[in-house]
Amino acid sequence: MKKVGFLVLAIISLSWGCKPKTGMSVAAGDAASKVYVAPGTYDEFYNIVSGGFSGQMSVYGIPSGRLLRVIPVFSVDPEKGYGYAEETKPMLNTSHGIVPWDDLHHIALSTTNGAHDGRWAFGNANNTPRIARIDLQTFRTAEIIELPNSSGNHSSPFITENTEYTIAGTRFSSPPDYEGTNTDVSISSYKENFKGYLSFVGVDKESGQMDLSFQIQIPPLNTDLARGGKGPSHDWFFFSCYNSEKAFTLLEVNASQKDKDFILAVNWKKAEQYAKEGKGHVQKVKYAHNYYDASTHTATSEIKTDVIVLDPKELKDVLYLIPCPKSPHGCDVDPTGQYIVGSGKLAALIPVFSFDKIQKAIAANDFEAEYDGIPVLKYESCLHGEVQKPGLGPLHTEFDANGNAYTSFFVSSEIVKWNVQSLQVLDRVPTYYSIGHLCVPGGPTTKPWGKYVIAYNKITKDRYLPTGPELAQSAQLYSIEGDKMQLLLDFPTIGEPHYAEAIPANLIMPNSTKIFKIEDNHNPYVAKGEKEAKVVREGNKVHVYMTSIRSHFVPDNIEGVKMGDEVYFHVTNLEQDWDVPHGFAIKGANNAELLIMPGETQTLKWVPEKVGVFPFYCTDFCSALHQEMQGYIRISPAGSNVPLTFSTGKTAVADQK
Ligand code: K7E
Ligand code: CUA
Repeated sequence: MKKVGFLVLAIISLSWGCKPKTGMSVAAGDAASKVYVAPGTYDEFYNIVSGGFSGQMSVYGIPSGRLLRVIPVFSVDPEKGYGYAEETKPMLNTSHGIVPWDDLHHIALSTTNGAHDGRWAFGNANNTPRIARIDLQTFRTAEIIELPNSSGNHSSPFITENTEYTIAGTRFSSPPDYEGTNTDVSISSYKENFKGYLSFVGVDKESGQMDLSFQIQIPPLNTDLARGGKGPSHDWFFFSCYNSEKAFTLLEVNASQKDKDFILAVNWKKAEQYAKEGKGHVQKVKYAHNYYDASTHTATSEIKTDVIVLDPKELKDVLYLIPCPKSPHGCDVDPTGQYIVGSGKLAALIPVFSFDKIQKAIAANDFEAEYDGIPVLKYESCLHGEVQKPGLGPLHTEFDANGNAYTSFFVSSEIVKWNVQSLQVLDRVPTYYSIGHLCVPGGPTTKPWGKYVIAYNKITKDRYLPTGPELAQSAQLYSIEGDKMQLLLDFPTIGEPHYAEAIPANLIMPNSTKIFKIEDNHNPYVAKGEKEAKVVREGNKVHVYMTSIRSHFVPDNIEGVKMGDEVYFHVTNLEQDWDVPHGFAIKGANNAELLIMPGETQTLKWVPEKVGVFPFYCTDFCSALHQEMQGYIRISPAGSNVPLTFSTGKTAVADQK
């Protein structure tokens, strides 16, 4: 058995250097005109792309591949002051304290009736389990919720059809961390002491606010990916699971022993009902819930302590397992909600399961076994059919509106198009190289927009100018309008792209926030006009209520601050015009800049480390007199009697010392 495992590994390892043979190294014919977005015109789609180990999301225009924005989510971003300003620091709080980084793999764009509604994007933190919600009006992180009892938040955050829930499963099982569990256990007691969890995070219909509604404890499988049902399967959720072997060491061999692992089918409607009926157990846990209040422009972090956990051993009709060949990775539901595609990383075929057949098998108690008390349905009873010889190393599948599926193949570096009904392979096209996820606009929804498929590749090797040991991560854009897929464009990406979604520009663009209204700014340290600017001492804390407008700060001269003081620069941008941010930076600050949008207040904390006069300035070129947008703060020795004064435009200084 072990030998087989190593052989598989050898094949996979070799493939890192292998290139598709039918190389199309230069995009053919009319490709350039198909991606050309003339200066002054807009792209057709927003492509919201996970940043992998950058912890962020990035936004590209499609078809041009132009980078429009990087949205800071789980990692600090000194460019925007995210995680550095006092207002945004709480966003990164967790039960482990501030965590300034994470690994973001999956995007889920909110849907109504299964179709994109352009409201929010969700993203997962894989390492310290969290889900973030990004507001697509501001392209900012609005909320982050931590998940207790969880490790390896990978099959996350996938949504139900109406965004009732965003759902997360654990790729790593571990001893749960609720109060009263013994977490100091031997790793070899994996089978007894390690658990997986599925988290159901409710999303408020109006505000989008998230709430950890309940969890389901599951056996120590690795739940890898997931998709919500839609239409007929609306009440269900599907997770791919590997490591049914329950291995805890050398998983590359030990978790590749069995011919089949599982797809876990979850009746979330039933689970929701049981949770509401009080059939769960309330466990004491600790998790952070961080919320950015748009009116105070300030985040708060609350540590929550309760979670409802359902035990499938007590609630028999919530979970069912469907055998699925060889370490499934992607688990994707087609636009009709009728077919579930499992992509076994080591399998030589793609099984497609039928939702109707799954339901019939459940109704008929057509089980072949139990796995830790969970019924295992028969493979054949659930199967719609298998795609034969599709390629090597299938990972993920997206869909178009015409009944076709597009599956990425990591090992054979290609996208394969096949028909969901007939299971016939229709077309294949090489990717450069080793594609992971792929994205058809609207591909995971009931209403695919189609037109393109975008490949997110793991290896680029010879595609870009070399930049030392680390090469650009990359995406490739293909047309899927004709019968044959056509490569149109390569474009580099930020971090390592995993999943991405693309949405028509017209679902987002008309709602995009241009400014924050100054009258609606309820930051406790706002100065709504220059007359409100002031400097206030509270013990050793000095609060500077500062305004910025083209092209000066009020105040721009501050004296009477002493060693031992902590200075808080609360800078309000008084502009009410689109695209006029001001920045703020001060010499020697052990901090980032602030980048303050029109109508917003942001705060930089600065602890002076020596006596002197320190300049500060605006970092964003805001007007012809941007270079004049500067000021000074004087720091005197501790115990000095220089009075606290502040001013702007006061040139007679004879009365000051
Ligand atoms: Cu396939 Cu983390 Cu979704 Cu990447 S995962 S490829
Ligand atoms: Cu304000 Cu430059």
